[in-house]
Amino acid sequence: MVTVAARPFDFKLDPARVALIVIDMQRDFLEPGGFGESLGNDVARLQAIVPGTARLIEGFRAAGRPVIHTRECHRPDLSDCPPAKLSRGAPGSRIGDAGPMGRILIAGEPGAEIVPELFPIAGELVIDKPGKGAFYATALSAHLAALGVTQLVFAGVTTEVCVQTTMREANDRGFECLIAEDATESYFAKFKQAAIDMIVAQGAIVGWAAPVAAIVAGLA
Ligand code: TIU
Repeated sequence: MVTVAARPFDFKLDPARVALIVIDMQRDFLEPGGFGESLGNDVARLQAIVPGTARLIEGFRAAGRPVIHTRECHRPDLSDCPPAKLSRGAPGSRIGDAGPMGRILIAGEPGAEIVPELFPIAGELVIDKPGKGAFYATALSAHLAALGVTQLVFAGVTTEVCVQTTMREANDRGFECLIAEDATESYFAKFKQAAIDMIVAQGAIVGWAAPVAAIVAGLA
């Protein structure tokens, strides 16, 4: 076990049983013209965490530990998108509508791809998910069991939506969860702050938070 300085107290990292989950670092959320912007958000804030996320991914690759990427996207026929989700956003720029990067949030379209700087390498798992959480309607749980993973480090966007939803469920499923606070971002600064504060409150009720540098140092 390696000690990583974290909030609300040290995280005991097990370098043999940890995996990284990089949530939804897709063009649709980070670039103009995608789903994130169609919901009324300024996407510029999310670009800022790309270098830190790249350092974190590199640290896991160098340590030979699993890097799992997720993508929020839907089938071209939208059969996996509930009407309640489909109706969000401005008419004409909803899920499945044509945008500058192809159909918004649809699997196989350029906008649904992971940004080039963080692109998965051969052998890394990429989980397509129709919900905000990465366990719902995916094989993530089975993959993690097969890998023998008991600890998860979280990065990606957005902190209070897909990252937090996934981290909360991972915590319920028995994983020790650590969020990389400079490799996650929200369209709203106060939501990121509040989400991380909620995670670490009450003695790490959902999990721990630490900077990328501390996590990478622990893996080395
Ligand atoms: N809108 C928003 O903050 N997030 C999402 O819709 N998806 C993810 O967080 N990936």
